[in-house]
Amino acid sequence: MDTNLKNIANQFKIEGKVEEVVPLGEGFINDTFIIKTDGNPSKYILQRKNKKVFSPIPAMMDNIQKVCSHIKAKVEKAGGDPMREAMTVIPATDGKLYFLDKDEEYWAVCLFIEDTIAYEAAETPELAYAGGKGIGKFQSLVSDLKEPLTDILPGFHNIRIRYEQWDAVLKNDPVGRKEKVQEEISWIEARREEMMAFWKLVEEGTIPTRVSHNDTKINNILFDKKGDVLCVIDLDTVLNSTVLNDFGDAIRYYTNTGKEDDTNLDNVSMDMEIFTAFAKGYLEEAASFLTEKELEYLAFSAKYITYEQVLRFLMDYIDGDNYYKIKSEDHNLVRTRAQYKLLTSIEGQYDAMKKAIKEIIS
Ligand code: GN1
Ligand code: MG
Repeated sequence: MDTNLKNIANQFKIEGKVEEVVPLGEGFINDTFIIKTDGNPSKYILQRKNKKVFSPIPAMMDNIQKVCSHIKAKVEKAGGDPMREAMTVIPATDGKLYFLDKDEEYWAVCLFIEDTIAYEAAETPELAYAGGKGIGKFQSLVSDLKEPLTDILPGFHNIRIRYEQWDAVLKNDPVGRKEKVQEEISWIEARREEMMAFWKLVEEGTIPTRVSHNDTKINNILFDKKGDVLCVIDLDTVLNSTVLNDFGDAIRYYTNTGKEDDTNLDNVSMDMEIFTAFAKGYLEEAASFLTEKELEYLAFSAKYITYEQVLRFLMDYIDGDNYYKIKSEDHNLVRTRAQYKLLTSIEGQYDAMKKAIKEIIS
């Protein structure tokens, strides 16, 4: 075992002697490991947090801690199990919520929740329905969190700021890739006004700002063995924005009949049955606190976030792959094309999506 990883694990208040530290999952941003000890509890999640993406990390850990303690208190009050229905941050031995190593890398640990399932795809409408309920419930649990959260990801789902980044990258064209992606660039430009018009509603407060998760892909949720959502994880991106981001990002991920980086575009489309099931579960929990404007733009949020994802993958490709981890030279371009195929499928079914939502809330 990597003795460095073992040393890092030992900087945290974990129980027992560390037996092993092994890699877990395939996150695009952080590096994740599982720590196994001979103690009780015996499993922990260790992450090297990406300081290029999240800044500053200490403020991010404070955000996560605020959200976790808020949820724990509510779960406890409702008679639930706060150690299973909320994440538990394990502090470092000096009491800080992170450890800064000699290379100035930030590490954080949380408790591993046993007997849960994390899915990579929403294989059935039942799973999508449960996922929708989980996200709606998460939003409802944090809806009365009054403590301010630090914006450690300025402009994360803010298309105005994304366009500023986009325009700058296109102007610089640092690795000379712009010429070969003219068609892909036109996909972004053709929808600029439509996306800005939506974002202006958020900026002017017509669509309210609440505590939102912002990265609601299915593997950021833990299900219990009965198939219900137990706990929402990966709280790095919790911030004050529109909760429509959470719905839109979940739809982008759950309803995709192909992979996010599918090379066969025929595989990729938006599955209407999964959409309806997720929306039904979500609205059962969230319809009571959403405003009419939020409900009106729910279907649009799927277009918005999928479009933003096309932009982000393409921008990273043109920029020379500085943000997302890649597995091949053109990985970001493959992702761009696959997400664009999904976007066009969403656009093609947009009226049906709006109709389905209307029927659910009527
Ligand atoms: C990243 O880290 P991960 O894989 O949960 C990204 C999301 C993207 C997603 C694309 C902080 O999420 O915004 O939608 O990849 N997270 C960040 O799959 O940029
Ligand atoms: Mg994640």
